[in-house]
Amino acid sequence: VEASVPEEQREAWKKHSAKEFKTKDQFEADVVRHIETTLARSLFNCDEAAAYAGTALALRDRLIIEWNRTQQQQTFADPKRVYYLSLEFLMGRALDNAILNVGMKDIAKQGLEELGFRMEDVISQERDAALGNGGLGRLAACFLDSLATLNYPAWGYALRYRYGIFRQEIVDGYQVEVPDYWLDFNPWEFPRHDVTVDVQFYGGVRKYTDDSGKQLSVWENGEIVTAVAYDAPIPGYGTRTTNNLRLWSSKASHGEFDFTKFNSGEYEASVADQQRAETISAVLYPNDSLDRGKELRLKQQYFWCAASLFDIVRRFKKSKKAWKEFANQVAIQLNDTHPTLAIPELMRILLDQESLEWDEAWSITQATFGYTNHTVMPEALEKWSVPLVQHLLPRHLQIIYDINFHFLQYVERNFPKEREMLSRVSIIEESEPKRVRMAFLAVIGSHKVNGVAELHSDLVRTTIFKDFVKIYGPDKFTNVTNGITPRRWLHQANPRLSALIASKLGGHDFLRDLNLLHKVEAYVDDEEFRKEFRAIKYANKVRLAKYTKEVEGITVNPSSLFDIQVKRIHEYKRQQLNIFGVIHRYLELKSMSPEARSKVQPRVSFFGGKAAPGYWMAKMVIHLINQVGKVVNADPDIGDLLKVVFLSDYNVSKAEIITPASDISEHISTAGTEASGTSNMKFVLNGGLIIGTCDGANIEITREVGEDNIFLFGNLAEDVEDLRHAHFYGDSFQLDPSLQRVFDTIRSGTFGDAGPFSGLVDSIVDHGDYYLVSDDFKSYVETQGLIDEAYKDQEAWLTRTITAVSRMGFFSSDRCIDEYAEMIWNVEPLPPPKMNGA
Ligand code: BZD
Repeated sequence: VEASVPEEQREAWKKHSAKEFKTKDQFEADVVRHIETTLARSLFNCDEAAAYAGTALALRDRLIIEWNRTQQQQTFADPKRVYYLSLEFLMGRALDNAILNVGMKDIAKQGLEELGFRMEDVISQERDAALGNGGLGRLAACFLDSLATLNYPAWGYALRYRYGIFRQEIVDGYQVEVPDYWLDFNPWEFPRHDVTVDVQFYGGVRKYTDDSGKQLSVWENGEIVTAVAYDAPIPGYGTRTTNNLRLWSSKASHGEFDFTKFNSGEYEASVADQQRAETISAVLYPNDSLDRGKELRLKQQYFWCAASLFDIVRRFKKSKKAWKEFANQVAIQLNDTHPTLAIPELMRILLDQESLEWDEAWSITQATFGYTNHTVMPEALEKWSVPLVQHLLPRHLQIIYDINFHFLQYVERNFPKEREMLSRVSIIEESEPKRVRMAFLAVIGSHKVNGVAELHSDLVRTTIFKDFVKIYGPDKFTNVTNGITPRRWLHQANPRLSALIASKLGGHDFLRDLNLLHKVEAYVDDEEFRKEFRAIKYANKVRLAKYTKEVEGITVNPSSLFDIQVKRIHEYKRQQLNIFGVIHRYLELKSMSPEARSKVQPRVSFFGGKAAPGYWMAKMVIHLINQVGKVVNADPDIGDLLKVVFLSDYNVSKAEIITPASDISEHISTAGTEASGTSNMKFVLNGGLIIGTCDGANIEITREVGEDNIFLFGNLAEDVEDLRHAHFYGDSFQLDPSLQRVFDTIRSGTFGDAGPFSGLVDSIVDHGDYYLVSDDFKSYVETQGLIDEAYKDQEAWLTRTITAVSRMGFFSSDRCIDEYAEMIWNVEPLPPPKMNGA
C-alpha cells in the first residue's frame, strides 16, 4: 500500500515542494549548498572533482523533480508503456547531456565560471557509465534519449554491473584489461531499497491439482537471490518528460549475512553466500560476438528478466485490469536474444501463478513481445545447453518444451509435406548436448521481429529465419533502420556545428526534427557559411590532435587528412584490412622519390576499440596497429606524410571528441556481416565522409547522401558465398602483389617479432580468408587513392561534406522510435507533466 499525505495536509507540501532552479543565482546556490553540505567541502578545498559532484547533484535535484512528476503523470493516466529490455546501456556521461536536455547550458557555464571553474573541466571529471560493449548498448542509450524526447511512457531495464566494460590499457603494444570501478561516485542513481524482487534458481517442479481439479505446476525449493532496484532519470530534450532506467543489483536474500549461519559459527559460509549472490550483477560480459555458454551469464539473464517482469506485472496489476488487457498496456522489446527468457517467464507467471489457460497465456505473451535481431553471424547466435537450463531453471525448460511442442504441431499441420523442416525450426537443436536456440524462441514468442538496416533485415528474412517467414508469413518480419540521437551526437559532441546550423535555420528545432537539416543544403554555396563550417572541422581536428598529443604522446598535424576507424575490434569489421592498407601506403612512400613524396596527401590513420579479452586474433590486430605506429611514426623519411595512432580505451566520451574530427571514417566490414553500424551515421552527421563497403546502413546512407558523397568499394553481399567457396575449392589463389608485399614485410620483422602476427596472415593465406580481405584489398587501396585525390580539392570536399550533413535527417533515433511505436509497440506519446503553478 502506498502512503499518501491526506488532502488537508497537502497545502504544506505544496508550499515546500522542491523548486527547480531557473536563474544563474539559484543554480550557484544549489551547487554551493551541495558542495558544503552533501559533500562537506568548502571554498578552501573544492577541487574539480568536487565541483563536478556539486554540479551533478544540483542538476540531479532538478531532474528528479521532473522525473517524479512524469512518473505521477504516467501512473495517473496509465497509458500503454514500453519496456526496453537490454542487458546493455552504453550511456557515457550524464552531466553534459542533462544540462543540454533541460536547456541550462548558459546558466551552468556562467554559474560555474563565477564559482571559479570551467565547464569543460568539470564535465570531464565524470566517469562514463560503460554498461555495454558496443553498438547494441549504445543504440539502447540513444533510444532512451529519443523515447523521453518524444514523450513516450517508457522504461529501460538492465543490470547494475559493479564493473562495466574493462578499461583498456596498451602495454608494449598489447591490450591489457583493467577493471572499471565506475560506481565509486555515481550521483545519477537512486537506490530503491524498498523495491526488491526475490528471484529463484535451481530447485524442482511439483505438479498438483487445485480445488477445481485443474492440473498445475509449481517451481519450488530453489535458491533465492534478491534484486534491488536502482533508478536513473532519463531526461528528454526540451520536454519535461523524464523517464526511468531501472538497473537491478543482486544481493543475498537474507541481507548482509545469514545470521543463523553467522551465529552458529559458519561465518565464512555466510559471507560466501553473500558474495555468490552479489556475483550475479558484478560484471558485464565483454564478449560482443561469441556465445560462450557460461552459467553465470545465464544466471544474469534470468535474474534480470525475472526481476523486470515481476516489476512490470506488479505495475499492471495495480490498475486492476483484466489479463486480456495486458498487451494493451504493456509492450516489451527484446534487445537481441539476451532477454528471451522473459518469454517463458511471462508464461510461467500466467500459467502457474495466475492460473490462465495455455492458449490465453500464449496469445498474451506473443502480443506483448517484439524482438530485435542484431546479427546473422551463426557464432553469435545464443544457444543454451539443455542440461544447464534444466539445472538452473527446471520449470522454464518445461515451458520451452511445451512452446516447442505447440509450435511444431502447428508446423506439422500446416506443412505436412515438409517433414525435414521440423528439425530445422525446432527450438531444441539435436546436438550433443542438446541446446535451446534462443533466437528461434524469440521469434516464436514475439509478434514482430526486426532487423536494424534494410540489407540486414533482408538477410534475416532470407537466411537465419527463412523457414519462419514461410511459417508465419512475411508480415511478422520487418525492418527498423537504426538511428542516433542528434542531441548527444551533434549538439553535445559538436556544439559549434550545432550553433552554426541553428544560426541559419532560426533555432535548434532540427534537434527534435532532424529532417529540417535539409534546409542546410541551401547554404552549400554561401561563402560565410562554408568558412565557418571549415573552421569548425579544423578546430575539431586541432582538439583531437591536442588530445592525441596529451594522451598518446604522438604529434599529428591537423592539416593532414584524418582517417578514423573506431569500433570494437573484430575480424568481420576488418581493421586488419585497414592496417594492411596503411602498411602498403608506408611501403609506397618509402619507395618514392622526394619529388614524388612532396605531392602526397598527408594522412593520419587513427584506430580505436576494444578486443574481447579471449579473442586472440583481435588482440593481434591491436598489436599490429601499435607496432606499425611505432615504426612509421619514428621514420624520418615519412614525417607528417603518414602517422598511425591507436587511441586507447575507446568509449562514449572519447567518441564525442573523435567523431567530429574525421575527414574520412572507415566502415569496411565484409559485405553482409555488419548488421547496421551506427558510428557511420555519427561521422557523416559531423561533416566527415565515409569509406565503406555495401553493408549495413552504409547502403541507406548512400541512398540519402548520394553516391558522389561516399566512397564505396569491395564485393557485394550477394557474392560473398561464391567467393568463400572459391577460396576453399578454387585453383590455388593468387594474392594481389601489393598485399603479398605487405605480408612479406610483416614476416620480415619490420614491425617487430612476426610471431604474434602469423595467425593474421595465415588466416588469409592458408585458412580460406573467411572475411575476404584479399578479395577486397585492391579495391580498398584504389579507393583510398581516390580519396587522397578528392581531398586535395578542398572546396569540392567541403561541398560534399555540407551536402552530406544536410541529407542525414533520416538517421535520427527519433525516426526509429516513431517507427517502433507505430509498427511494433502500438503506443502513443503522453503529454509531458505540468509543473507546480504551470
Ligand atoms: O548492434 C551491433 C551490430 O554489430 C551493429 O551492426 C549494429 O549497428 C548495432 C546496433 O544494432 N551488435 C552489437 O553491438 N552486439 C553486441 O554488443 C553484443 C553484446 C553481447 C552479446 C552479443 C552481442
